[in-house]
Amino acid sequence: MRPGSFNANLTRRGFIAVGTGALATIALASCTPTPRFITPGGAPVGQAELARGGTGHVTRVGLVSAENQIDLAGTTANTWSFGAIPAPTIRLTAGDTLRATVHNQLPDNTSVHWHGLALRNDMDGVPGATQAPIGVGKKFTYEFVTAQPGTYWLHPHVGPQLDRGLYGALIVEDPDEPLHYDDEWVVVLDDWLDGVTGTPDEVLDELRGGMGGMMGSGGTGSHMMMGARSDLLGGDAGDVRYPHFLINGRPPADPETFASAPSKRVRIRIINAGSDTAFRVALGGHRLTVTHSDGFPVNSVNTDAILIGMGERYDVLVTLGDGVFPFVAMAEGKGDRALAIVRSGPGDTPSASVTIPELTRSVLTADALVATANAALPTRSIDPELTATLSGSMMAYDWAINGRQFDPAKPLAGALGVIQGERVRLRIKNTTQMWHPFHLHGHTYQHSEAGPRKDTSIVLPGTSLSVIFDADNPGLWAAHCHNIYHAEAGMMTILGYQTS
Ligand SMILES: [Cu+2]
Repeated sequence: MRPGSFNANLTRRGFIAVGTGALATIALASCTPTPRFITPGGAPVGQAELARGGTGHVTRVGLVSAENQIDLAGTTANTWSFGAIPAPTIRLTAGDTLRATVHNQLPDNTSVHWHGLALRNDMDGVPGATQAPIGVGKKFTYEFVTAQPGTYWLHPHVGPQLDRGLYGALIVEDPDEPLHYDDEWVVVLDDWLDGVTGTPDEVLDELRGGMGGMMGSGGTGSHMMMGARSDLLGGDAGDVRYPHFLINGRPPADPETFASAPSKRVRIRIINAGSDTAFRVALGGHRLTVTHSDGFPVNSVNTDAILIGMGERYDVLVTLGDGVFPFVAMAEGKGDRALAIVRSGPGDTPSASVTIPELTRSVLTADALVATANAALPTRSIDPELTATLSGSMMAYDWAINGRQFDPAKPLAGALGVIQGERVRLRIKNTTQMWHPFHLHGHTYQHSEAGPRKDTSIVLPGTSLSVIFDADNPGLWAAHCHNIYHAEAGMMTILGYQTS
């Protein structure tokens, strides 16, 4: 299906959603005007893509989503994936066009979202907002210019499919890369239960049932995690119990080994592809120099460890010592970990339960970072100030934004509106007793007036985060919690560009 054919329907459905008949629509419109939004197939979307220019070079990729298996240190589990877990890293140079054909061989609808990229709206992969879902047995070709270098990733935007094996890294190289390094490694973190203790759909059902689902005859309560605590996350660290934590698809009993040599300078791109787990990462015997947050450069900061929420990415540089070192990703508040091994010289392989002191020294979060002068948004006055109030509770599982649980049948109800060209301030107000990794599609905002550029941010319980961005990418953009279970329960809304 081509962009446009679905979008006209979406617009009509969006307006029909305010009332069941023409009279009801008119009556409502007279007191609360419904904003008209630029649609994903609208001319401004195509114009924004033309303005990106591009090299004209096309990188072609085929992704087949299908029922597969994962090998967890010798035990296999059934899952859904693109084949390998993670999917083979997609790599191209900024300005190039990605043409990715997705063939859906799953027993369910799917899509692919290109997390963090400011791409053309109709390629963003959000069924109900930017495209029709890719039906069972069907294909869809995503094609867009990748304007901005950085560390990104891909995953479906349908149900809790993200909590299966359907994810991979997307690296957009800088043709004028200013950093110098000898090796580059991609580290994808994940929390895993699919095919082991159940499926993500079963987890969502149990969580939605709340205490009733846990105690009642319908559910065993086996997936719900109580008492995952983290001071760094302001209390409750997560809702879901996972039997495994993975780095690049492998559990600590069968870790990936990165081989290099002493004194080599390595760039590590770290991506949290988890669904309900923040990770605290460190490399034993080393300090990390943080160079990028969510793909965008920051003034370098040295740290021992980093706390990474779901959807966030950090790039770090390390200069390797001589020996064998554990790269540990602690599942924050959950008492378990993922592990990889860095081998630059002779030595014994560390045990799966090795402890490293770096994890409890300085732990960096985004508030320690500032965008580089090149990456920072130029100073200008703010036009509209918008608020996204996060609400809900673990017990009721009624996660919402601005008092509304997202309804895919009425995607534009409660949408936030901006006008193309505006400088927008968005206050993300967390009124809940739990942290949320808030993610805005299609834009890389800046934390307040002098913070890092990011597209996914940890918002602690009872706090507000103020971000600013330029409304320069028209379309309908999902804005949601990147805890996939919170998002599916309703903690999602749409940012739209008003036409008048
Ligand atoms: Cu959340």
